[in-house]
Amino acid sequence: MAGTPTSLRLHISFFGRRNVGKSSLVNALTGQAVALVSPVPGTTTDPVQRAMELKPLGPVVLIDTAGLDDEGELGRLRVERTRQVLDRTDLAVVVLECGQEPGELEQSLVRALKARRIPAVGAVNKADLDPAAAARQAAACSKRFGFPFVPTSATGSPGVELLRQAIIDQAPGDRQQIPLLADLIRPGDLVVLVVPIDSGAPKGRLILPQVQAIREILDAGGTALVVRDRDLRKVLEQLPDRPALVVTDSQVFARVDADTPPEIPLTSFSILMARHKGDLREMVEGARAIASLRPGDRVLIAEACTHHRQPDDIATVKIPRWLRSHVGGDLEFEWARGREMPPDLGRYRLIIHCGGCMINRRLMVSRIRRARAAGVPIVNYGICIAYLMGVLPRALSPFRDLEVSGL
Ligand SMILES: Nc1nc2c(ncn2[C@@H]2O[C@H](COP(=O)(O)OP(=O)(O)OP(=O)(O)O)[C@@H](O)[C@H]2O)c(=O)[nH]1
Ligand SMILES: [Mg+2]
Repeated sequence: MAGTPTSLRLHISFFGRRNVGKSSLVNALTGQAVALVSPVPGTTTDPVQRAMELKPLGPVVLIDTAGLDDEGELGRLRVERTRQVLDRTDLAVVVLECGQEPGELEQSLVRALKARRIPAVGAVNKADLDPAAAARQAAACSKRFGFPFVPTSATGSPGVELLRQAIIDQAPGDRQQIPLLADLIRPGDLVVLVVPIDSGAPKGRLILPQVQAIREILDAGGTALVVRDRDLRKVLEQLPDRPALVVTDSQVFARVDADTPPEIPLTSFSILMARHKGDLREMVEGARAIASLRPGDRVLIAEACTHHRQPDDIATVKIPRWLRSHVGGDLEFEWARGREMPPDLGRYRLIIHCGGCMINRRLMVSRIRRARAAGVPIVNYGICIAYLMGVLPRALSPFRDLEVSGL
């Protein structure tokens, strides 16, 4: 896997009116003239992501957006796209132009950032045109909005060093990252990872949650043993010591449950992902809603990535089949794929989301918040499958502070 996956990078987004120099600042920070820059307002039409290493923060992705003051039919669509970027933003850069008074657009942007608790920094750009005025304006904006504004110039002096430093200072720290499983194990522990190698497994590689798990086990000073589901029973019998934990792919949960002695803690990659990316408690509550599903109910299946469909695809074939048989009748399924979610979530009785390995935690949490606001329970694939196979209580037992009665 070349480089850090986008989903694990800090997402830093640039917002502001057209022509203030958002794309120019992104270029200046990355040291590459990749984003299109021009004096014509409305040059950037779609959000553009660029991965880079921002030392000492580490791997980040910079997101350049279309101006918030775009007009007309198309302009409104672009502004909507820009607003959607908020859902995945870990840190926002609010860009003004030297001499431009912040107006209602900037105020409503800052209100949206505060409501979502997204940390922010501001740039008073084109400071080369009047350095003294830009410095005064930056000081006034810092006071008014309550986060630091710095004078910048994408094309001359004073440069972008102050902005780089402000981003580093305001970036949410690692403390916000919830581990996949590092906190569940101790140095010296043996963890068995069950990875089915079937037609659904990608060619020549492992998927991201598996790779992340192996890395976290090694970081924690443990040992990772990776086995196929069909070899698990024999491997467990031959092990001299009992493993501290078994983690399985959800799709073979029933078999792995049967083959893993009850005294060995067992969970799934999906359940670890529910905690790592979102909110395990909320999703366990969502699982209870499966019990009250009735034939005819409308269910949204949301998949964040747009990978190739398998013949026995989990989202379009397997989960619908298992759910139909569980409720004893047909359900009305709808699917959402990629970055877009339907605007009206209140139409659904249940949302079943993928593990979210290809999106960042911020976006997953935004989606959970939207589901909660609409009063719709949400689960992920793995929690849904574990519930349907009757193994959810066991799969949640490694998480000691969770209330799991009645599942
Ligand atoms: N003097 C000066 N000009 C700048 C600066 N930054 C950007 N510009 C110019 O301002 C114009 C707009 O820059 P862009 O980077 O395309 O602005 P943008 O905010 O991305 O604009 P849209 O994509 O249209 O929303 C270009 O002509 C840039 O060369 C700066 O710091 N100083
Ligand atoms: Mg632009």
